[in-house]
Amino acid sequence: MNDPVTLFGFRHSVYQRVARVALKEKGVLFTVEEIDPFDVIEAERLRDLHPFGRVPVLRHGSFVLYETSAITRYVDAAFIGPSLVPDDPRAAAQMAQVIAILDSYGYWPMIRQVFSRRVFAPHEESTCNETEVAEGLESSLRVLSALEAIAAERRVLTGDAVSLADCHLGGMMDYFTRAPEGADLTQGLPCLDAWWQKVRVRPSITGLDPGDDTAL
Ligand SMILES: N[C@@H](CCC(=O)N[C@@H](CS)C(=O)NCC(=O)O)C(=O)O
Repeated sequence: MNDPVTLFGFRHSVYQRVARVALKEKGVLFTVEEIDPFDVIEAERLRDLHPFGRVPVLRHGSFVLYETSAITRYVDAAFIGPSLVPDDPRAAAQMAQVIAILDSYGYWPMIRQVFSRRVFAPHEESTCNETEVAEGLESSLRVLSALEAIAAERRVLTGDAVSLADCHLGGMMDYFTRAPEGADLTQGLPCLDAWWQKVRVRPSITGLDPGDDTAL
């Protein structure tokens, strides 16, 4: 399947970053088309691709797909490259569990309350809402403690064989640990910290920012 691959995404979007990590780990060549879901005019254009007006959206030839966890599963299944889904049923189930935990309970506190308020808001010259950061850190601790328990079982998030759980958590952790409190919280969780020290230096993560002078 040599059809061109396009990822529609917004440069600040953590979910766009997650999809890019998976595409890079799989070794897929792709282009990025910038679309800002928070801009009224661009959001209108986005609705043609995504009925809920979010990013990212993947286009592979004539096939259009939205929802990051579906995109990364498709990327793994549709292209040649290292498998990003473990063969072992328990490891595969825990991979899906990690992704679901992040989507259901992790994104909002880790990214919207901690990263966006502590790191992004000052960059945009708006004030940081300390109450929200504190609330976000409390909820993030619950999420990351759950992931620490999963990582301690050594089926996924080991930092050795990369799965879609690493792509999802890696993309989010890259933002979360830019907040000093996020970095401190992660360091207090030994399995996750050991995992992050290995994953943060992978080219799929270190290559997320270069060339993007507005990235934080
Ligand atoms: N469930 C979606 C969530 C995607 C999402 O929330 N993307 C954010 C950027 S990180 C967005 O497009 N936000 C626009 C908005 O909230 O209007 C997925 O997994 O792709």
